[in-house]
Parts: sequence; C-alpha cells; structure tokens
Amino acid sequence: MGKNIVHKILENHLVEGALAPGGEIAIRIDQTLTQDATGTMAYLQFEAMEVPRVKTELSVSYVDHNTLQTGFENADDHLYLQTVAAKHGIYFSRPGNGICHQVHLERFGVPGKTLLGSDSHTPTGGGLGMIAIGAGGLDVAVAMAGGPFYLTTPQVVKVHLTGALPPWVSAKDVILKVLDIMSVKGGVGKIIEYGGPGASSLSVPERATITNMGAELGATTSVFPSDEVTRTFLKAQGRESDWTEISADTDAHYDDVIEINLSKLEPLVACPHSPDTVRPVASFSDLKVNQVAIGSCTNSSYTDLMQVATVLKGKVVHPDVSLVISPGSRQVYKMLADNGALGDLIASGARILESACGPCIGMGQSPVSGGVSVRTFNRNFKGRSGTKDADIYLSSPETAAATALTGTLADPRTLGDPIKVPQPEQFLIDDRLIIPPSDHPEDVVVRRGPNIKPLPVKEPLRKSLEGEVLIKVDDNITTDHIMPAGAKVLPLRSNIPAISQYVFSAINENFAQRALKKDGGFIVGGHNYGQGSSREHAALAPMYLGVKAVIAKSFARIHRANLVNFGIVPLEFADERDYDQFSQGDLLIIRNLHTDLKEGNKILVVNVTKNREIPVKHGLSPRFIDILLAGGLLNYTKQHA
Ligand code: MIC
Ligand code: SF4
Repeated sequence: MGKNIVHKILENHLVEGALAPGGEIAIRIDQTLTQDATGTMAYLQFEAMEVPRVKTELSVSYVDHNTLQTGFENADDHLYLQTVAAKHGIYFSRPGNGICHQVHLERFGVPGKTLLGSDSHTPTGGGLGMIAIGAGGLDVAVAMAGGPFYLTTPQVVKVHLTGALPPWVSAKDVILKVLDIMSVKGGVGKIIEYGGPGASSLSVPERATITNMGAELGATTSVFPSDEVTRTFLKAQGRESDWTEISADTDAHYDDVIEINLSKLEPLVACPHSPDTVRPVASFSDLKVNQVAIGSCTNSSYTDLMQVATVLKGKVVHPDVSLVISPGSRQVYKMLADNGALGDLIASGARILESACGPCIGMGQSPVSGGVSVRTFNRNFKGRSGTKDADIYLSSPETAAATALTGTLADPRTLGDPIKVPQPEQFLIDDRLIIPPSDHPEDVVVRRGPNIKPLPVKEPLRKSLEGEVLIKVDDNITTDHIMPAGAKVLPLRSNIPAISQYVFSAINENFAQRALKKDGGFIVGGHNYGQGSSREHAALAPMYLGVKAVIAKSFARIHRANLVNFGIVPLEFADERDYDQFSQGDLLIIRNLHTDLKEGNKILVVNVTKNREIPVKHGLSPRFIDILLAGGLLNYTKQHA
C-alpha cells in the first residue's frame, strides 16, 4: 500500500519504534523554535544539560509575546535570550521582527523537515510541508541538545479538499469548518493531512492559516503537500533551493477521511468561548461589536493584511468600533509601508501595533467590560483577552474588515465586488533583525537580570501520594485557565515562585495559597484537561505548589507530556462516571503508586472522605513512567546523560 505524507516524513526521521498506531516512536528533530514566553525556561533547561552548542540543523529564538515593557522583567528576559542564543549556536530574532510562526514560515521553514517549537501553533510550518509540532520548553531543550522527540504514533486523517474558495471566503473559514466538524478534542492523537484538488488552489500563507489553527483541534499537527505552490512561495522568499516535492502516494492509507468542498463554504465565526462553537456569519442579524482586532500567527500574512487594507481604503471605521492591527512580521509591515497600504489603514482609523502577538495573548487592547470583540486570532477562551466578561468571536480578515466598517458582525459578501490580492512575486527580504550565533561563544557572557530565578526541580516520585482535592474542574479546561497569560502575569514566566501565585486565579480565587498551605494535593478534571497552549508553566507552577497528580477523564497531548516532564502524575478514570465520586476537599491516598507504576499493576485511588476505592488508568509508555519515577525529565535526562 502507498504512503501518506505524514508517514513519509516520520519514517525519514524515525530513531526508535515502529509506525504502528498507538505505539511510541522517537523522531529526529531538524529545527527548533522558541518564543520569549516559553523560551527563558527552555534555555535555562538547556543550560542545565551542559551541552555547549545546539545539535540541530537550525534553532531560532524569537521575541514576540512579552514585548510590552511595563517594568524591567521583559527587557531582562530579552537580554538573557539574546546572550544565551549567541553563546549556544542559536539564531535570535529580535523584538520587532515579528511573530515566530510567521517569520519561521517566511525565512526558515523547509519542506520535509521536522520542527519542534515551544509554542502550540508551531504546526503553522505544516503549510510548507513540514512535520511541525508544538511541545513544552523542556522537550525543545532536549531536542536542541540532540535528543529525539517522543510521541505516540498518531492516526492520520485526510481532509480531502475539492473545489475552490468563493469570493470573500478565505482560509480561516476552511479551518473553522474543520473545527465545526471535529471539535476541539477531535484531533487528539491525530495528524491532519490536507490534499485533494482543492489544496492546490490555496497559497502557502492560506495553508499556514489552516495548519496553524489545527492546534485548536487538539491534533499533533497538520500538514499540506509541498508542490508548485510551495515552490513559488519559497522562490518569492528567495529560497527556491529549499524546495522539494512531497506528496502522498495515490493509494495512500488514511485512518479517516473528511471531505470538504471549498466552493460550498461561506464566511464563518467561532462564537464565545470556544474555537469550535462555529456559526455562519450570515446567521447573525445585529450583533453590535466594540472592537475588531486583526493579526496573530493565524491571519497576519501580507495577503491577509492587503485584503483588509483594500477593503478599508478610502473609508473610516465605524464610530463605535476600535480597530487594532498587528502585522505578522517586519517583512509584512515594511511591504505595507512601501506600497502605501499602511497609509490606507492609518487613514481608516486603524490603531497600528507593533509586529508581535499583542492582543492575542492579552498583551494590551483588552476590550471594554461586557464588550464584543471580533478577532482574526485562533483562541477565544474566556478571559484570555484580559476582560473576563467580554465575548470574543474569531473570524477571517475579510469578515473582520467588513465588521470594522459596519459596527455589527458583517458578512463580507455584502462588500460588493470581490477583491483578491495576488501573492507578490518577490517578498521584501531583509534579515538584519535576525542575529546569527557568535563565532566566539567563549567570549559571550550570558546576562541574567533579577527576574530570572533558578529552576525549581522536583524530588523523585514518593512511594505513595496523599492529599486533598484542591480543585475539581469541568471538561475542556485550557492552560489559560490553569496558568493565565496577559500583561500582568507573562513577565513572570522566568520566576516560578512569583507566577505560581496566579495558578487557576481566573476561576478560583485562592488556589495558590490553599495549595501551599495544604502542602499540595490533587486536581480532578473532566475531558481534554489542559487543552490550548504548550506553556509548561501550567505544569511547572502547579508542581511548585505541590500538586502531585491530576485525575481526569482525558488529557490534551502537550499538557499531559508537560505534567510528566515535571513529575506530576496524569491519571485517567477507568470509568469516567467516577468523576462524580470526587469533591473539592476530599482526602485522597494513592498507595504504592511508585511500585504499581513500575510493575504495571492496577492503580487505585482511595477517597478517604467518601470511603471508596476508585480504579484509574494511565496509558503511559515505559519511558514516561521512568521520567515520573525520576521526578521529571530534567532529573531523568541527568540520570541518562
Ligand atoms: C498561546 O497562544 O497561548 C501562546 C502564548 O502562544 C502559547 C505559548 C505560551 O503560553 O507561552 C502557546 O500557544 O503555546
Ligand atoms: Fe502569539 Fe497568539 Fe500565535 Fe500564541 S496564538 S503564538 S500568542 S499570535
């Protein structure tokens, strides 16, 4: 039988295991990327491994999240990142150069290669035909040190595209349709491979919008073929020599196939507070909108912003709407400036921000109380915008632009004659904000400001675990609930004692104080616990507070791995109805966990308060078990060095 693209690339990189569904494999990582909010931890961990120079083909450190400098913290972190990069063989993309995923797509991504990034939207690279996976910073640090990346062999789902997008319908509407079909947990344990005749009608940035937001499906990653469209894009980026063709064999096997006819799609939005609550824009009649935000790694390419500029040219945004725009990269920004489109945007009343994540991660531009914000971003989790009671809708740039003009959620098809901005034959290439690693690393002094605190390390797993249920939460709890971001909390990413005070603060006022006072305990969760971001702080900070195990109905992939990496045991109910047997405050004991994990015995959680014994399972690979026994990946790596 023929091979799909996923298996072709994985096979080329396989260092351990076999590509049999459900088994564990290890793959070689060619490229890594980090961003500043996860990067400081990743590099502290890399330094702890005492490897002088990265062993990847390419590693890039981006600064794009923590760019608001309201105190010394972020500036300190940036200086640390710049110096540690110079010393250890890492390229450094300076603040102002753009969002990691957009810049990586433009300047570094290579079809057929593997990319591991400490950010959940790393799958953006799948738009170029890469296997690009998001992971915790510690996994990325291990990859930089030359270690492989371990994952459960994913199922491969094909999304077979036919037809072509109608006017005013765009790539964002394609991925919203996929989210509508599969839901935020439909992609867990899967890689989504796009193909079919419709795929060749989509440009690389359009493909990247789709693979980027595949993260919201819970999928391991998403990938497109590398074809003539890919070659044209790389040529326009002055990198045609990086191109290779990658396609699936005609008789390739897939675990599942989803058919989407692009011609039948219409403008869609994801409604509050989940990316899979999808509705047609046309089904809204009069939704008043206070803010429109255009940008983020999902929708801030040159063509995205040119579409917006063309719609807004000569017009002014509605008096009740605040329009903010953040271009995805310096390349995009400068091209808009050079061709006059930036002037059109400014004239329309848009508030132009720097080229960074900005409002997407709550770094400024929080909407008005109880307000409605339409954003071209990828996540609309409650509170992520910085305003707890705001309603966030996710849309395409075209829908966002139409809405900015009318003041109500607007179908772009009402804008009249279609516009379609062509991809430029030549992008503006200027890499002077990307600093190559030093040729004299021995002379580089790594600068650590007072915000950078040493890494807390856990002791090996205890024989038995005992403590209270510190919190019980519902299904689909996101890492934004566990470890919020935003302008106030993000600067503390290098300071675990300080940031841990905010764990669960969005949903539970004094979790941190309670956890510390009780000497830690347990978390009880529903399905898809830990969905969303790759931030390992959602494991590291609870670990610091003494959380010993999370017992849930099911876990999101990256978060489950992060829990293991930091020595917190992820357990699943054998029978999910047992979730009802737990309340906050119950006293739990898991006896002989150490031995039972090691010997593969059944594990029982004793709920002392309710006087019941509840069977749980874990499905952890032998390697994951060894990591837990060692007290986390850092200890494990040291033991195996
Ligand atoms: C996000 O979009 O949530 C982030 C911020 O980019 C995160 C990473 C982080 O929390 O630092 C992600 O998606 O992994
Ligand atoms: Fe940045 Fe938002 Fe993309 Fe995360 S999702 S990398 S915060 S732009």
